[in-house]
Amino acid sequence: GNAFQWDDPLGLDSQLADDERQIRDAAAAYCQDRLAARVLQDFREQRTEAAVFREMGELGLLGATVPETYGGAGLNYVCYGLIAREVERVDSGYRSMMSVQSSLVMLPIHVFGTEAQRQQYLPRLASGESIGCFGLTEPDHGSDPGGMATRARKAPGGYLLRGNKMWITNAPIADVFVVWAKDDDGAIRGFILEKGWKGLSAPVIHGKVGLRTSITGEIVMDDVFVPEENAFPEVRGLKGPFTCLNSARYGIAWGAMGAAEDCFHRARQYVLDRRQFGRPLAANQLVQKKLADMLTEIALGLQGCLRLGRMKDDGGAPVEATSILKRNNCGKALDIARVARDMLGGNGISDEFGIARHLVNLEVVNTYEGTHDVHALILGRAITGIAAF
Ligand code: TGC
Ligand code: FAD
Repeated sequence: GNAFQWDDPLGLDSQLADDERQIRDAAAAYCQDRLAARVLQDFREQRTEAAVFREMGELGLLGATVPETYGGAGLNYVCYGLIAREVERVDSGYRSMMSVQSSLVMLPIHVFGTEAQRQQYLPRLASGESIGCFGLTEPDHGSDPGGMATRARKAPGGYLLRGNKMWITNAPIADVFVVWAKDDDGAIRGFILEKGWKGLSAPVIHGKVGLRTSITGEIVMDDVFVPEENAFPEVRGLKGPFTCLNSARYGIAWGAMGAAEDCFHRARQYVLDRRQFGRPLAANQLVQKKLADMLTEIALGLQGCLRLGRMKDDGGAPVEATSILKRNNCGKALDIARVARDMLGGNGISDEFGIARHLVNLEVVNTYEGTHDVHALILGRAITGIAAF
């Protein structure tokens, strides 16, 4: 119909197929029933429960795009994005747990792994019985991962891995570690490590002010022996880790809009209910302009995500398209969270109203998977042909 809907102004819903809507609704029901009920305590206490992975696994939310032969859900990229949006509508930390498992651990094992690696690792990752992490960033190499210092030296029957990874989602509770290291020829290669192997540890990073529902750690490798059959056989160079990032960044672009929508919806209800100077806050022009800006950025951001998802499902999208949406949607979601926080006045500072939590989470989301400015530089290089980094 032609009626305007403030919560779906460009008719995103009508552009989805029936099965896509069903997946979204199932994800939304789980997130609102189970995740929303625990988020406040998890955030306050910095608690990450293994049960969340198993619940998501049961619903098919882990490795959504991985084929069913390996325990995945065999869904398209639009469905993966819709799931990320629903999870992050509750909290970016839960979405982080899900996207690392799906895009950064299951995807490389599926795309770059041997048949034996797929069969050994994917089904348990899909069910959430195993938890995975992805180690690219190092203490001295974040935006420039090509400078990594972690080494994989050839040894009889495999490799000895030595080095440190920093800021690694899920690491302290991970069973499976996908780690990137330079071999004796200086080529970047990927390896699958398991918890408990000699020389491997993953201490927790304490004191995060954002993303507190998602545990973060280091990965310390002190000559960890990795057998040949746990190396990805073919892939060399940054193409390996960046292929995983293309998928994760796409999910984050959707997810950030979910967090922004939650801020927008909460702020809208608050200004309708709250009265000052004898009338609802919503009756003020300054307040209505803020709501109009939020609605506009969310509607455009979601349309962009759907377009990118359709491109991926139709056989591929240039990596720069992902940079446009990761950058824009994280930056816009952060702006929206800040304005929404302001609109709640003093209550906006309380974690019980949800928005301050989204705000500190989105500070992280704007930084990881390529910072806002690094994605500008990726686009700048594509526009001018000149690399500015
Ligand atoms: P550059 O010269 O651009 O490329 C080197 C090689 O990689 C290939 N490549 C890609 N392949 C596939 N997809 C992409 N997006 C690719 N981008 C580049 C490229 O074709 C080339 O291949 P070859 O065969 O010629 O060697 O490399 P550079 O070193 O100049 O890169 C610079 C830059 C800025 C683009 C890059 O380093 C970058 O993106 N930095 C940001 C680092 C980052 O995103 N780290 C993320 C860590 S993981 C994480 O944050 C997880 S948080 C998850 C959560 O909790 O939800
Ligand atoms: P730096 O690269 O030191 O950047 C600092 C600042 O300098 C930024 O503002 C950046 O935009 C700017 N900058 C850098 N280079 C340039 C340039 N050439 N020109 C202009 N400005 C520049 N990594 C993983 O591998 N796996 C994970 O699971 C993971 N999870 C994370 C979870 C959390 C909670 C956090 C906070 C981070 C996580 N990361 C993970 C790491 C994340 O990807 C990095 O923090 C990010 O890539 C930025 O790197 P950096 O922190 O070293 O910052």
